[in-house]
Amino acid sequence: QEYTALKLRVKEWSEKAQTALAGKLPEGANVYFVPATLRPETMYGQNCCFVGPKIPYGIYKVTDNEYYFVSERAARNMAYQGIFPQWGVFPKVADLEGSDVVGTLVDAPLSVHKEGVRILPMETVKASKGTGVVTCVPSDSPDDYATIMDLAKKAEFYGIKKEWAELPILPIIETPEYGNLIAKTLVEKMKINSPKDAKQLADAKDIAYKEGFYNGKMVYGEYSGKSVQEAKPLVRQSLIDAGEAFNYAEPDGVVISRSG
Ligand code: ZZB
Repeated sequence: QEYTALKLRVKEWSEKAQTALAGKLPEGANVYFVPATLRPETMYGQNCCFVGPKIPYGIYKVTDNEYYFVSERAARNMAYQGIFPQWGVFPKVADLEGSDVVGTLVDAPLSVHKEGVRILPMETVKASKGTGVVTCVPSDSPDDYATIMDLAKKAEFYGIKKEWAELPILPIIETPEYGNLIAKTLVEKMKINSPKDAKQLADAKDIAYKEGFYNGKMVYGEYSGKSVQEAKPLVRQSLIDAGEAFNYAEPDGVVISRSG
C-alpha cells in the first residue's frame, strides 16, 4: 500500500501534552503529526486530525529540529524506507497516548482552515494500519463525516470543545451522482447514525472511493476543473516538492519465508 504521509506541524500542544513533554524537546523544535492518506487531492478539506485515544504513540527524532508523532510500528517501517537519517534507527524522545494530545492545534497543509485544525479522538482508528494518525476530510470520507458529527453531538462526553468539531465542511470534489459533499450524502442516504456502523461505513467508503476516483472533478484549489485522476498525482507531487509530505509504503503483512 503506497500512502502519502502528510506533515501537520504543531502550533500549540494540549495541556496534557505540554506537561508530558516538559524538557523532552529542544527549544524551537518542530513536531509534526503524520497521517497516512490515499487521497492527497482531498487535503484542501482537512478540518481536524484524528488519533486513537487509547493507542500508544511516540515522538521520534528525524533531525535536530524535526520530530514525527506516529505509532511505533510506523516509525519502525519509516526507518527502513530512508525517512530517518540512519537506516533502521528511529530515536524516540517521548511516549504519549492519543488522549494526551487531544486538543492540540496543528497546521494542516493545503487546508482551507488556515488558522489550524485540532487533534480529535476517533475510536475506530486502527493501531496496525498506516501511521495510526488519520487526517479528517468530512466532505469526502464517510468515516470522517460520521465521526465529526458524533464528536460535535457529544462534545462533553469526549472531553473536547464543541467548536473544534464544527469547522465548516467545504466542497472539494463534485460527482455527478452524489453532489459535492459525497460523504454527507452517503451517510444520510444509507442512514448511518454512528461511527460504529462498521458494515455500512465500509460500503459507503467503497462507493466514495470509486465515485471520487472515476467520476470526480475538483471544485476547489489549484487544480479546480481537472478530474480527480489527473489532480491526485499533481497535488501529491506539489506537497512533496513543498516539503509538506513524503511517500510512505505499508508492508502488506505478508510474511516472507526465508527457508522456502
Ligand atoms: C484522508 C482521506 C480522505 C481518506 C478521503 C479517505 C477518504 P484503506 O483504503 O483502508 O487503506 N486511514 C489511514 N490510516 C488509518 C488507520 N490507522 N485507521 C483508520 N483509518 C485509517 O484506507 C486508507 C484511508 O483510511 C486513508 O485515507 C485514511 O483516510 C484512513 F476523502 O485520508 B484517508 C472514501 C475514503 N475517502
